[in-house]
Amino acid sequence: MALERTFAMIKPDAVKAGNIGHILTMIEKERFKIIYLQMLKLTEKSVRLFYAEHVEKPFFPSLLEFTLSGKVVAMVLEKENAIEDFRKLMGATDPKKAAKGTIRHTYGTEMPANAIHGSDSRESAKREITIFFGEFAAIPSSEKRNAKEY
Ligand code: RTP
Ligand code: MG
Repeated sequence: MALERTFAMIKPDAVKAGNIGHILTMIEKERFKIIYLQMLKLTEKSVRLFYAEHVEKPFFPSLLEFTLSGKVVAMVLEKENAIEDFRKLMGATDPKKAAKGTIRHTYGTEMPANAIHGSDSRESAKREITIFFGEFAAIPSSEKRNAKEY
């Protein structure tokens, strides 16, 4: 199977709790390669763009407040089947329903504070990677002649 890239983001709850290192360890143990990584504070405009599909939902105001409540760690991850495998590693959206051993079960607390984001499809991965790291970053190493990013 070909290499695939996904977008992941450690959310402000996990950053504040000092769990960046623990979460990166879980990610690397599952053989995801960290291609790009940046710690930053989002703006309201960028949250509205990133979570465009949720802007009209009733939970959006609390999601917006939470996402702006501190720094996040944005990443591009690469692996075979990265998108689906990362959703499995994250666990269910609600940490209380997430399976044992998943990132959300281990480091999430209460909605919307679920520690981590991961793209839910190829289309989302491309869109989200492009927002944070530009279009070039969305192309997997296996499709690049001169793969010097990693
Ligand atoms: P994410 O996009 O952050 O990876 O999470 P997801 O795909 O598992 O869930 P999604 O439906 O896309 O929701 C985005 C984030 O909004 C918050 N949320 N709160 N009913 C609620 O109170 C509610 N539903 C969603 C969560 O932080 C969720 O991760
Ligand atoms: Mg989502």
